[in-house]
Amino acid sequence: MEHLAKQDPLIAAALTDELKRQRANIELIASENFTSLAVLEAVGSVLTNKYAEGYPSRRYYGGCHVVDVAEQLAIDRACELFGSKFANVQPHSGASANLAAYMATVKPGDTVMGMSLAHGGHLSHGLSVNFSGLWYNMVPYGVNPETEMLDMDEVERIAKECRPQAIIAGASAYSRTIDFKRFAEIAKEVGAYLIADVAHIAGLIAADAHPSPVPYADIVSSTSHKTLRGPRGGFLLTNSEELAAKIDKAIFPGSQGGPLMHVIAGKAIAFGEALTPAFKEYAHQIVANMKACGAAMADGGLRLVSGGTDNHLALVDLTPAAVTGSEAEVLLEGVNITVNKNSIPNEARSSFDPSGIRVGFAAMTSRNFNEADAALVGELIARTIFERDDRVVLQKVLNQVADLLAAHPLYPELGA
Ligand code: DSN
Repeated sequence: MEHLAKQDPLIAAALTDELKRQRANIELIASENFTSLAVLEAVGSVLTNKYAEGYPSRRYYGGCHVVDVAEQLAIDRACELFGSKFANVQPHSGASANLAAYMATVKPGDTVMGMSLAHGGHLSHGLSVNFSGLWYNMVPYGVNPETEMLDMDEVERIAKECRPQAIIAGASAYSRTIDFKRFAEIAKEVGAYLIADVAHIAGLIAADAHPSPVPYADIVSSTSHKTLRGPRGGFLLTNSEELAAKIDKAIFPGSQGGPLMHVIAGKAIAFGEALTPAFKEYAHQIVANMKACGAAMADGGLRLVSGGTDNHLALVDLTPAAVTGSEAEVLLEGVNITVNKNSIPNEARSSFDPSGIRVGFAAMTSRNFNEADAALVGELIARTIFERDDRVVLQKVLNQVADLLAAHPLYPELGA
């Protein structure tokens, strides 16, 4: 970063400080990950300079033959990875991908069912202040109050009652397997499109560590940067030629202008990485690590929402420890463990200071943490929360965190 350091020392310092922060913390935000150096290189490349509105071989600008190669590779690899006939790799984010999925299937005013944010859904699944809630008649579904898991009979009952034009299945804070096949059956029964938003679990799906919605859903919408470990961005898949054409129009010119070609090159690299046997192993290790961490948190006295986890994340109810999500987030930050506060189903508190935290293990699995490391992390989380008033304990946790991180260096190639 010599050039940047000379030209703009303030930004150079921000980049260096962020690298230091990422190295010095156990990163458990379930939507984050550490990309490969190859992805970082693509995202920081000259492809950022190129305008390429349109699609490969059908552009509105000259000089696109090189970026066409990158985009076509991203499309072909996404299709191969997920067993899909069509892919659009231009969405700038998961929310942009969802916007295009809605535009391809429903009209403003139509009824769409989405998982309530309070039960683990996403802003773009119907929050009243999001475009989804503002433009569509969003009908929420949620988890069963007893099991805290999706109740597919209830989803069916709501669908039959509200007769939606589309159902969006997927979540941001749900730790259990999603039954996409059943969602598709329900959607078919009521004549609705099924949009499967797999932003969080795309990497698990790519590696068969979670059942795929691709054979069942009309559209699959995703991000590329969570369990999939690529650059920040989104993409869309479909097996329908008609929907593929609608998706392409909904992205450009419907909701976006020029695609981010540097990020698309990064997506191509990440899809290529995810096609390797090593990625398959990695994705299964995420799930094993999360189970080990979850079991240790439960042994330490914390309550896991729904009693456990099948994927890369766990939602933790802090009520047994008499602390709030915000307090726990700050306490854990004090021992260099990064999590986010999160609402739990049937939340009694406000979303600014809810009763839970969300813990995910994709990023630390990229740092080669194994189940023993993950179990120790779970134990340290519980100890920090329950023994928060004991300075000696907190210092000991801080030391253990430092030891764990020292044993698993992040981006050593980037130097000190
Ligand atoms: N904000 C992301 C998450 O943390 O799950 C979803 O977009």
